Amino acid sequence: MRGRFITFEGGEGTGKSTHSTLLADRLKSLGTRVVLTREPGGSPGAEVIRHVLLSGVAKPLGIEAEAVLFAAARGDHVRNTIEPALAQGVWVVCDRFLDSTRVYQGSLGHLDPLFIRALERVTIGDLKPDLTFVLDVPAEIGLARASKRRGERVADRFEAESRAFHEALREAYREIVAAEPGRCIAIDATEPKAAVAERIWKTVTERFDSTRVSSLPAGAAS
Ligand code: T5A
Repeated sequence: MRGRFITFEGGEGTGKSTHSTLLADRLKSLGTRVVLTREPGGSPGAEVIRHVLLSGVAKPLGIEAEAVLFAAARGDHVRNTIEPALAQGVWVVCDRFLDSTRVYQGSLGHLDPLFIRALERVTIGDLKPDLTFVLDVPAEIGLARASKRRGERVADRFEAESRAFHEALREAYREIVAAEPGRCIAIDATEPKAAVAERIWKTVTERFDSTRVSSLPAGAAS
């Protein structure tokens, strides 16, 4: 049986890394085989492109070139990490995926939706997440959390964008949830971490066969 594909989306500092890790750990503790991964990155080739994108050196090339680089990274990630895992029945939990391109390069970067769809066709084909959590917090809370976690390190290419940019991000994610309510679930991530994690877990067990999620032998975990 093919694995399940779950993605986490949202603006900066909304808790995607935290909650993708918590969900993967919880699934593993119940014996489900899981790959925890992220974008941009998640495969050796895509991690190289991640470095280029987040350093900001590609920004002067323009938004289309950045979108092509994100797509190149995604194509490599899908071919080398995501598809092989799903085909072997392994669940994939991914911190950011296609909605990030739709929001950052599409809605915020004003790229033509047809261009974005064309990139999707070549990078992911028919692959779609089974479930996408969109973590929602006001931009000022997300940016404050990201800044606290970053400490002395400089903000990356996207964290350094204006406050208005981050507010618009939040709105664009809300539009995605409204457009695809079957796949996307908005989560109020201003709640304490434990409460957010419980809400996510409840959704996963309701959405998928909860007996399958909880009954695999622990020795089957990867
Ligand atoms: N991008 C990416 C594009 O433009 N297009 C694309 O197609 C793709 C794939 C990636 C950047 O690339 C852009 C978007 C991004 O700007 P990144 O370094 O991967 O950059 O950064 P982000 O994905 O934004 O991730 P962050 O690390 O900034 O934020 P997270 O993962 O959402 O937040 P997390 O889990 O690290 O939490 C931040 C802090 O908040 C605390 C955590 O402990 C942590 O300290 N926290 C909470 N505190 C209180 N209450 C809660 N409920 C909390 N949840 C977490």
